[in-house]
Amino acid sequence: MATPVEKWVEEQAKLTKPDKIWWCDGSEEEAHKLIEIGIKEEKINNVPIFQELNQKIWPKAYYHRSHPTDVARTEHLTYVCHPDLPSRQTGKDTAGPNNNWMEPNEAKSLMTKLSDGCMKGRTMYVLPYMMGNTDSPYAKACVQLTDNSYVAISMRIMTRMGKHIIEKIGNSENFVKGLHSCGDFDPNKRFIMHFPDEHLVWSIGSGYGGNALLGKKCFSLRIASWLGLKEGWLAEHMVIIGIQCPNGDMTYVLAAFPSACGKTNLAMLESTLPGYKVWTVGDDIAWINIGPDGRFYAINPEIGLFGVVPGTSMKTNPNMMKSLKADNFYPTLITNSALNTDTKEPWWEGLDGPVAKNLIDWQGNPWDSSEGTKAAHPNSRFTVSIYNSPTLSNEFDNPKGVPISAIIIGGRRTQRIPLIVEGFNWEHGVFIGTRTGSETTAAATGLKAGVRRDPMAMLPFCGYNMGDYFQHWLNIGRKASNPPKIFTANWFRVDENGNFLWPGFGENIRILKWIIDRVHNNVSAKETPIGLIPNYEDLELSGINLTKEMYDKLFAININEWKQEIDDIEKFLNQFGARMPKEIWAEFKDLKSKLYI
Ligand code: SAT
Ligand code: MN
Repeated sequence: MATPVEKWVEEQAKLTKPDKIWWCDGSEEEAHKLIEIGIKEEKINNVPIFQELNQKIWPKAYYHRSHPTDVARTEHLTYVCHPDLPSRQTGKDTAGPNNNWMEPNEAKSLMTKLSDGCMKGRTMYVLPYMMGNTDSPYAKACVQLTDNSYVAISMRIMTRMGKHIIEKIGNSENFVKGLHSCGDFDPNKRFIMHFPDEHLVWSIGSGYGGNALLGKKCFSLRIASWLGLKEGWLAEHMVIIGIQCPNGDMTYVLAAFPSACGKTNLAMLESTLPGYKVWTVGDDIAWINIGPDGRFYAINPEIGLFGVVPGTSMKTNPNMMKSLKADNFYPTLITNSALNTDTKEPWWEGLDGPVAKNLIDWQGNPWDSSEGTKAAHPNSRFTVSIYNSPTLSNEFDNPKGVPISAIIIGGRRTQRIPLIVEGFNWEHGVFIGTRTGSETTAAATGLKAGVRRDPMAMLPFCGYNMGDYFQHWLNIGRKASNPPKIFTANWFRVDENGNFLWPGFGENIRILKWIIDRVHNNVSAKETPIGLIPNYEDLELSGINLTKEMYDKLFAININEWKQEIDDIEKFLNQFGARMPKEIWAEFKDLKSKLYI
């Protein structure tokens, strides 16, 4: 008798018609074979899927070049297909204004048409994997199908993949399904479709991380956030770090920032304060449950890091540079960087040292720095095992997760928003999260430049109506007897000449220290209309040049600017109509009156 997994695979094979089906066992030997195939057989746009990098300097590292149109997430082609159920009003309302929606049957017939025969001439890789430690009560078993060795290898780096997951699923119907094909990389035939009630993601036309590694944003955020709503937990776009103090105490903190705003750098931060050390639990996704002691506990469902390449250096993230060059987990991937054709080394803007000679750019064309173009794509990425990281927390594999004392919700704002602000209480903290905005980055294609509201950094990832999501946040905090404090951070504020006011990177430990001091009630804070800010004398600033004048600029609240901010927030929150919790509007009104607007 075929198992439910076997039956499902067989059905998908009937539709997609691969030449071969390859059940992956997750072994290193198999990874070697897949890399070989990517070097010798499979191609994208006539470029081999993998090229070996200089193994003396970049051991176990391989270079990948994507299809030129396939370099970032495509939010406009991403749909969350909730059904029209009498109990839930319309599917479109359930998805909310924050998602594209298509009626599930319509979405499936479109995807069936596009997927018919899409794997002809290719191998279908069957990838059994787990999001979360197999021993964790919070972990979920999944199976992804794909027709691309880059995607298969990436999934092996990012998730706990192996044949033992098939054994674990056994005869159960309870596994998350992901059907992925690169199709012909045609952006007009590219869709990332989510069917939350069926635990199904169906994606065609893209090999890019967030579109193709279906355990990542698709399942672990869009679908998992929906499961969290039903089951009483949170799936969030957050870093998880442990911060060790000089006395050895460890405080765990979550931090939500939109893509390409420095989450990975924060997760692997090299402290500039003696005695303080940051330990990495996760750099992108946190699943948060309330523990028996009424605290939040977070696990990272992934085991890999998929971070932005440009700007990564020994100065900005030495621990990432060490992870990338570690001769440890097999393999590491570097996608869409530039390449030194002489030395077979990758190169990117912001890398240490002089600009390399004999570079070809991310599309394979000879590159000359005088042309003013970027050699590496601004959203070029590395895929590397978290076990390569010298900062990996001892608690990384703890099935229960780590207890959380604070949540930071931030964005990239060159103006207006102070360096760090603490919420007055849980409700106010949630409001801070709902009003957070960020300047757009290269991590998603087709977005207008400028600020967009990105509550909890979840706008592209919340798998249901954000009005309901805000209510869920309020409820979860109330259910926990000891919820974390909520802060909002902005490392990116500039002065009138456009220079960053705050040094950022490793110096962010100074702000983390203040957060810990607040959590442990060691310091007081100054009340402002928008929340609590540090007193100048409570910030540890020895060794950096941050004058009182710069501090004043970093924390300035300009009423005229805030009038515009308030208008923009109101417009954004209004979209959610009756689903907007009244507590959030109460906080909004309170803020307005405190600002005399
Ligand atoms: O969505 S990805 O995981 O591919 C990267 C990001 O934008 O956060
Ligand atoms: Mn992300």
